[in-house]
Amino acid sequence: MLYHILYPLSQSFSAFNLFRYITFRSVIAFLLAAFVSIVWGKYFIGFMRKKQFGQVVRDDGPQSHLKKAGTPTMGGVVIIGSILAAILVSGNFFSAPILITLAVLLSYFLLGFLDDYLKVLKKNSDGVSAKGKLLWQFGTAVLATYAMLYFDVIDTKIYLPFFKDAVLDIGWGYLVFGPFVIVGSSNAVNLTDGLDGLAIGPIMTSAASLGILTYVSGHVEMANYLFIPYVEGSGELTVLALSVIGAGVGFLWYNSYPAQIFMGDVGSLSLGGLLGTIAVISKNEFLFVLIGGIFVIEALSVILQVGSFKLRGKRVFKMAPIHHHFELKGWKEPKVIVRFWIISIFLALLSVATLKMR
Ligand code: 57M
Repeated sequence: MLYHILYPLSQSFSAFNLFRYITFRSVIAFLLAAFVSIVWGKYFIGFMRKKQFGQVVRDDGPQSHLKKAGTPTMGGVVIIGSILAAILVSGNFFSAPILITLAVLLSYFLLGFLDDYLKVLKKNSDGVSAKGKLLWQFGTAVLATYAMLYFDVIDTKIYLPFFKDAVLDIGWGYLVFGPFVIVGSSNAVNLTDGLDGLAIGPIMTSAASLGILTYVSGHVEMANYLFIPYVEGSGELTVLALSVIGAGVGFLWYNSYPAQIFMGDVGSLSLGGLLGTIAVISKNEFLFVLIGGIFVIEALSVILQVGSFKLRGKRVFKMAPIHHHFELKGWKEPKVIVRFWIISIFLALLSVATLKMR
């Protein structure tokens, strides 16, 4: 908003010319989101404790989790609220990439809020049915992908990382592929959110990596120099990515071990959907497998575990997702979390390094 109000005034106040720069607005978005989430988080935790809106912990999980029962959840309300506050100030609302990504964020926010509301506030442990969730997620993702194609935000080509000439145009098949990336990301982040800070860490490293990738793909000279697709307007997503990091830093202030709050489905589903949408718009669908490698590993561990159990009647891991496997192997929770963070930092750095490997 500020961008639309102050930048035009730069004729008379040259300082406002700064609002033209994505880098400047990204820094503002980061700082604002961090400030809002740290300040608001304190009061939100107090409110949730007073209302006794706490996490119900299943008893079939690691015994160490039972003491977490009652921890306030739905911290995703603060994360997404902080992102929206920052984008309201620094965002460009005439940008189709921004509007489409925010639409997915808000739709998945509503889905997660409803799920958490039913589970936490109504004490109905099932929440929204798995089928209902998938229908809502795919419906949103297909509409968003259609909008990207209709408004010429992206094309239906798929670009493979590492190879500058490996391009495959899948035509309307993209209406299946794109939504698969978005829904897969949302559910993978949701599965990962099972230890204090375990999800928000890789969410921030993924946002940092995507922030760099959207910045360069939104600059025609840089995109051509790096042999990556030029996506007009994707640079605006850099501002959104930095607001995610800022809101994540503020949330981690309280979600770090021992957590005073969990993000809830309202946070994991929406932030996963946001990351997947940014990956699609910036044409980094395959590179996103590397960027969000922790989320991929967590989701694959569940697929392997359930598949093996159904086919062979035997488990592959002591418990899935894989973070529980390490807990049951005797790793203390903070050790699992920080080691997963270290891996996600390496993956983010490697994904950016692939820009030069074409
Ligand atoms: C999302 N939710 C956490 C919290 C968070 C198919 C199967 C793999 C599904 C999976 C599942 O239920 N996933 C749901 C994971 C839950 O966290 C809440 O959910 C929100 C995220 N969606 O924000 O509100 C618990 O995670 C812990 N937690 C923390 N710190 C945090 O910052 O400690 C979360 C955030 C919280 C808290 O204890 O209660 C979760 O784990 O449910 N199921 C599982 O993940 C279960 N695995 C399992 O059943 N494995 C089976 C088969 C099905 C693969 C097997 O291995 O044989 C595990 N989770 C639970 N119990 N709760 C293990 C059993």
